[in-house]
Amino acid sequence: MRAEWAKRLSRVCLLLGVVVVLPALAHGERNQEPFLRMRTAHFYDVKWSADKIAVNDEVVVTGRFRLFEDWPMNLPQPDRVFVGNGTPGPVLARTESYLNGHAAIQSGKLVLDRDYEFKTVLKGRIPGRHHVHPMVNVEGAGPLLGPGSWVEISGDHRDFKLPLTTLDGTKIEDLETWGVANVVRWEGFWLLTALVFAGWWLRRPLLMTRYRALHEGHEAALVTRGDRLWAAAFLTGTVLTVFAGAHWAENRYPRTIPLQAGQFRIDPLPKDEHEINIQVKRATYDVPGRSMKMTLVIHNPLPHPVQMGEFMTAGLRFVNHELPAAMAQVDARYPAELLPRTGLTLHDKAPIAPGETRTVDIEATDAVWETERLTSLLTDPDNRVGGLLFFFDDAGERHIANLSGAIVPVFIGS
Ligand SMILES: [Cu+2]
Repeated sequence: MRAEWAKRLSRVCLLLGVVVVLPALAHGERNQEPFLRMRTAHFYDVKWSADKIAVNDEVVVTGRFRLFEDWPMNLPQPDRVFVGNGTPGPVLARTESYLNGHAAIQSGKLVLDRDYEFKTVLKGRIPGRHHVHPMVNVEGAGPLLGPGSWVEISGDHRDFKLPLTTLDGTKIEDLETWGVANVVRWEGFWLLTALVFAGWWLRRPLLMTRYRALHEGHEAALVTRGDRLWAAAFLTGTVLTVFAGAHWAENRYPRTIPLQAGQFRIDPLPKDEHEINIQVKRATYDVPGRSMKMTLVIHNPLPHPVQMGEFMTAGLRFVNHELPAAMAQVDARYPAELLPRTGLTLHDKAPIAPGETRTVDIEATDAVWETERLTSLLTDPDNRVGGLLFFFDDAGERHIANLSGAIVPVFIGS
């Protein structure tokens, strides 16, 4: 509806010779290569504490991510990772970040095939309707986004305040403007100084005259005694100002700490003793049917029978609707466009017994493969699908398994 309206409006405006720029509905996460979304950081249990806040209010984004074991070989390893958030510009200010309960202000090394719990606290800054994602930045690999949800911020940007009390007890009323006047004053002073110094030389005949003087051997006449005195005065003045400035800053802010360049060391969450093993025997993507079909060999090493409850990849959740334990994991605020209505289709619904190895066919069918532009993985030189499978035992406990394998497109419907 909105797209139709937008199309009509832009047509009318084009007729009138006016170029309109319509606001983007999201911010390009669908343009990320599918291997970046399906085989790197798998975000799950993601929750947003609110979907409507006022300027200065907070929204807390929590959840977990697993760094996939089948990490693409063309990407650098997660040796330096930063926990952030993905929003269209600085519309929210991140005031706190945690990884496994520890402050994650710095970057650090994380381990593949392990899980981490994150929490970020974001404060409403610029009013509007914004798409908010959890995100980790991996050095060399770029930003890896989790699922995005819309958060509406109401109010006025001018009311935004970011107060802070420093370690020495200084109360900063608003971090956004703190110290800016000082920076402007000093930058202005140096700019003016540079202009005055350059002006001294520029006021005299320039290029051609000086070139001729140089060519005819009169270079001594180009720099007078007055010039030398002027330059010496400037040099002395500059050095003295730098010293005086440093002295002033030292007195004004006696306790300063440099920006911390160290790395955090945070252990991953404990790993399950027994992990369900999945071998992808065959995986196809039926292009006309928009359906991912997989034949999996599943081994259950657990002492309980398990049932498959969900296939999750790139934030898309194909949930087995017939399993109440799996449905209970779906938060009411989880973005509806990432929850395909048909869910996960299982051809063999019986629980997998302890120690059993079984071959199971599953299907994940929805137009979302196209709308999320994940089908472009079929044109990759490395056609691999990756994701997590959530199993539930008879006590309702969840067990997470990795799924990865080669995938083949099927272009002709059967
Ligand atoms: Cu987004």
